[in-house]
Amino acid sequence: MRTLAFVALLTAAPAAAQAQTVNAIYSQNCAQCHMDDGRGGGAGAQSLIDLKREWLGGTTDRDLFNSIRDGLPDNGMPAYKGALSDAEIWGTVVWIRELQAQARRKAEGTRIPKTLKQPAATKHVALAVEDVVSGGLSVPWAVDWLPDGTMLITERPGTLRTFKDGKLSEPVKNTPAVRSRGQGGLMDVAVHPEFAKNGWVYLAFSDPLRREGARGVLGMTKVVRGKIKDGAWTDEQVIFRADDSAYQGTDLHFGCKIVFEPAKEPGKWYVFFGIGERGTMDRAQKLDLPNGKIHRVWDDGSIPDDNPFVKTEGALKTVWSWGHRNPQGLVRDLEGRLWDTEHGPRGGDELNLIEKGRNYGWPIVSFGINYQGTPFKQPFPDLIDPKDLPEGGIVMPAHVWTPSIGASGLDVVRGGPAGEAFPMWKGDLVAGGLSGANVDRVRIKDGKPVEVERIFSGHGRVRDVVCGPDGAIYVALNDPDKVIRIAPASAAGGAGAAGKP
Ligand code: HEC
Ligand SMILES: [Ca+2]
Repeated sequence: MRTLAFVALLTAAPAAAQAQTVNAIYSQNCAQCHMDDGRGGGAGAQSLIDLKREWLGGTTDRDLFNSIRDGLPDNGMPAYKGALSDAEIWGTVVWIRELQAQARRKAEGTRIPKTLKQPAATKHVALAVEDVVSGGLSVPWAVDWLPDGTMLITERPGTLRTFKDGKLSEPVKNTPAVRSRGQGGLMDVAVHPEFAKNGWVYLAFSDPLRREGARGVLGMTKVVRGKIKDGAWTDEQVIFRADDSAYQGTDLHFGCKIVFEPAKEPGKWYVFFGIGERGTMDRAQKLDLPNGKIHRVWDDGSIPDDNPFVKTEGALKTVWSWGHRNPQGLVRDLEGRLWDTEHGPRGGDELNLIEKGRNYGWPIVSFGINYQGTPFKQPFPDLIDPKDLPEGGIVMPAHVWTPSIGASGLDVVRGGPAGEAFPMWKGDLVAGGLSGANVDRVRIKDGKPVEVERIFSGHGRVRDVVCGPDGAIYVALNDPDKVIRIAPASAAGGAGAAGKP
């Protein structure tokens, strides 16, 4: 130790001490009492991984943070305020959440079921899962349906296919060229709610651009609409294209899901879509840039004059909300509220209720830590000096996933015209996760989540979750690449009557 300190004095002092990982912070400050895996046992310290035990200070994120910062002096838990920064204290909470998840996985076993055949029990219903499209797909990204029941499937490398009567089509010809790199490529497909009348299909993708003086091909999220005639994409119109200067070389955080909302005037529709901050986090806070925003336009791409920043000098007029990291899920629920799911860094994936003109905080507050494990920020706006907060404050997420699920597709259980497949879940949100390989069901009451349940996991990275016209839940999986269908297990499916609607 001493030699190291001595050597450190002789070498050029770094601008700031090398940040420690939260793992190291925990090992050095906490493990002597709570043990490396959090099981407790030293100096009267209890388990940090057994959420069912009686906790002195409570088990919410804020409770844990407060217990560590302020200590529990009557119970032998030291206060770390001053000894650790707020971001470091929050980092130990993220680490405790990771230890809890590890313990849960150990208890549940990590065996991934090889077959989808056996139905899974959930709180309200038993499920049956079946393959729908199980070959010929390459990184399916999104799924939607035409009124005649034809399924449209995008593949991230840049192809759009149809699936009908058990047959997967060749790629639709002449779809836009995409920049297929990293997280970008062809993303969402969304069928206009009045397709039967107008034939419009919307696509979101990372648009390639060569700009003089810039190296390589740059990319930015673009939204277009067009029609599919005789297996080809035609009549394309631009719905959103960023200024050339907003195209960037990074391969990160493009969003992008497309959502329609009916205007008061019949036949008029708004279109919402999210764009990630493209890996340049400060841009999420700049209103003159498209990064890290949810945008709102009319369905022909023109700008509604009641958008929140149409009169703000320099602001992009399409901005609806800001301060987002990578909004990948976007949906309007049955009561007309808009929700997004977005990736946090390591930890801190968010479900947000999206409101006009509000700031969702990235990167000022975050429930995550840096990918390499060092602390990033603490997530609570009330602990920030008000003068460092943006005007109008920050909207906190309605739900946070720590560890991250890698939030992807998001939809609402609608029930279908053909007999409401999931009456017991009607109105609940279903959220997918890439790294979590999961679908979580989130029940909302009075605008707040009251029940979060994992209804599916362990079969591959979940790219999209969409409730189909038949009311069943369809999931686009990656690795293996397929589209599956989740529905209540019928007696014939062998699930028993327990969960039958
Ligand atoms: C000297 C031993 C000791 C050290 C060091 C220590 N703790 Fe504790 N901790 C305790 C004791 C004793 C309690 C009270 C009993 C209990 O609930 O575990 C406690 C309680 C807690 C609680 C609240 C549990 C509850 O019941 O609500 C949290 C959270 C916690 N510790 C986290 C940490 C973290 C994180 C660190 C390191 C930054 C740390 N502790 C360091 C002994 C310690
Ligand atoms: Ca946020």
